[in-house]
Amino acid sequence: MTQQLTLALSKGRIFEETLPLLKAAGIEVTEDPERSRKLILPTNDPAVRVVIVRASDVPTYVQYGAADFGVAGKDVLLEHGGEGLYQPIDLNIAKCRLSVAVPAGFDYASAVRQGARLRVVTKYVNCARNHFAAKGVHVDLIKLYGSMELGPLVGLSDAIVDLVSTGSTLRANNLVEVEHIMDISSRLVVNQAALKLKRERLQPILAAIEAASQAKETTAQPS
Ligand code: PRT
Ligand code: MG
Repeated sequence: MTQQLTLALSKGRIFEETLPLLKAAGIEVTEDPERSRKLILPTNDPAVRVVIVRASDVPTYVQYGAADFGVAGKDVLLEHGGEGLYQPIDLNIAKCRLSVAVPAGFDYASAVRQGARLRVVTKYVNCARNHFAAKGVHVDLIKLYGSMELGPLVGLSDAIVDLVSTGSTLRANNLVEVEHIMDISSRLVVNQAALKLKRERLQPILAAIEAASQAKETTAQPS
């Protein structure tokens, strides 16, 4: 009997950028999540289905085995902790960076030097806490779920810790990047039990996805 496989993806950039990698593994999603209201999407392979979940919920579905594998940003995985997930493959997609930003004109360097207690809004509380602790900077972290850029503009905080890709959101809100915390890309995560029990079915798919993401990376950055 063919083993059924469930892949967890989020709508938007992760879905869009995972599609070509899936195609390399012979899997084509036959419905568009932006048009369909279905949360479970079929593929050309009757034994493979895709579940559409919030980006930050992907690790949870995979951890509990509700999905056998999934794609999630390194940011999401670091906040989640990664329990029950098999060592992720870097897909080199949905790339961005996690940065500290402040309003233009705010003297971040001297605030830090003077040992001031900074107020920071972020969705990435664990990453932010580790970053500032390693630098010995005292911070009060305020958790937000979105629109972090607004924090300093309305006096909620001195700084933000958020993802930046083009930088246009920061510019539009008169904020400047003052520290680069880490580079972020999305990873393929696999449920540990599925990796053992469905190895025969999963392994060729994982290998094809990994090969396609490496090929893409080589073409993108010729050395
Ligand atoms: O949007 P929603 O609240 O549903 O969920 P989500 O934001 O978690 O999902 P989604 O699809 O927006 O992001 C999924 C993953 O994409 C994230 O976990 C990151 O790993 C990755 N990614 C890559 C990004 C970005 N680039 C990005 N630019 N995630 C978010 N952004 C946001 C950023 O937070 C900021 O508000 O885009 C804005 C900055 O973009 P620029 O281009 O103006 O710099
Ligand atoms: Mg988003």
